[in-house]
Amino acid sequence: MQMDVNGIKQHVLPHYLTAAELEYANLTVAPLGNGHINSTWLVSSNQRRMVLQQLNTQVFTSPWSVVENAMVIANFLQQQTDNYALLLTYPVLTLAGQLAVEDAQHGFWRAISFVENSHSIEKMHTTEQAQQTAYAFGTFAAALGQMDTQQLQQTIPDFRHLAARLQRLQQVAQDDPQQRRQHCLQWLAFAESQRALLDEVAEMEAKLPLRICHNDTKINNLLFDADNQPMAVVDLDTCMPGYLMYDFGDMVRSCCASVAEDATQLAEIDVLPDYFAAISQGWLQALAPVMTPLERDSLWLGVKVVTLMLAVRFLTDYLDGDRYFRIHHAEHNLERAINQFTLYQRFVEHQDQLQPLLQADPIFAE
Ligand code: GN1
Ligand code: MG
Repeated sequence: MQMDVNGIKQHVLPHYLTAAELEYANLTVAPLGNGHINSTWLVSSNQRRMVLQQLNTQVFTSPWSVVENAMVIANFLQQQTDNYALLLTYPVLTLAGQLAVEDAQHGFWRAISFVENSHSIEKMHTTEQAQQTAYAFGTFAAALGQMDTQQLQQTIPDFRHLAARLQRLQQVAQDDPQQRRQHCLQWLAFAESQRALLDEVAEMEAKLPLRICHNDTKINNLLFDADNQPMAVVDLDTCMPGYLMYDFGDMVRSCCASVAEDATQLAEIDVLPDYFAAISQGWLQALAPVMTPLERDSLWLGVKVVTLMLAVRFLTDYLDGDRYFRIHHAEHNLERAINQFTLYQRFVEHQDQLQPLLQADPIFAE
């Protein structure tokens, strides 16, 4: 159930704030961010600010795994002071000491500490920022890459499983619950035509080390300070065991496209090679000592797979009646899917230019 500000003040905040804070005249609750899944709010009282989130339990069907993972990650990173210099976010407990509030009528709510004086961005402004972004996500991956993968629960099963994603697309297209299949025959055929990638993925994954990955390394999951320097990696909901190539791929997907993820002018969708070079450098600077040679070789595959996979996920959701990703207008998911299929095609076309940049040695500042 979607709740408004009054509902939040009445049903959720009493679990977090004392009566005195609740009565504070300037208590505000305002929407925050542009996530496609959860609903996020900034709560400000006279004593503190915190991020309040209603988890989408259609997507996160085991929401306690999400909040328990967040606690494990915060505790782990807190001890990595030598390896990890970014700020951390922490679960904010309820007055009763719980990681979240759950009830059948009002949904599943949790709170996270707010990083003061931070902002998020949807698009990079300079290649220097791209490099710093990749370095930041890279240090996060390097720090978490040391963690025992048994320590985290799977919050979404088969999250980065291309074969399962294609299978699901095929199933939904066959059932066609919204009778939308006719609108997307071209893209369904295109997705099928890329099945050859599955063997390559299976062969690579079988040889790669499993590590804890962020799994949503898009630009708006990094907070920046007033000087546009990275401050904190956020949105840890999909942190779970996986392969580094996908974190690299998702970062490239979201940072190296010339237009937004849902832009509809296909002719304008292109890859920005300077940004790709900067992202690769930042990632290698942070991770070259940690990655195995094969992990480094796998990075380009990660770019292709993550982009194709997101296109498949958007198309699946369109056919399924927009039940997963929040949409802002009809056909939004179809537009996103076509955008990502097109971006995937651009990456493939630019392979000879881009892939060799991943073999360049990282350049370290004096
Ligand atoms: C979703 O909600 P948000 O924007 O943080 C999605 C990611 C996609 C992303 C595409 C749990 O993330 O996997 O890459 O949209 N999160 C989940 O913008 O599915
Ligand atoms: Mg997010």
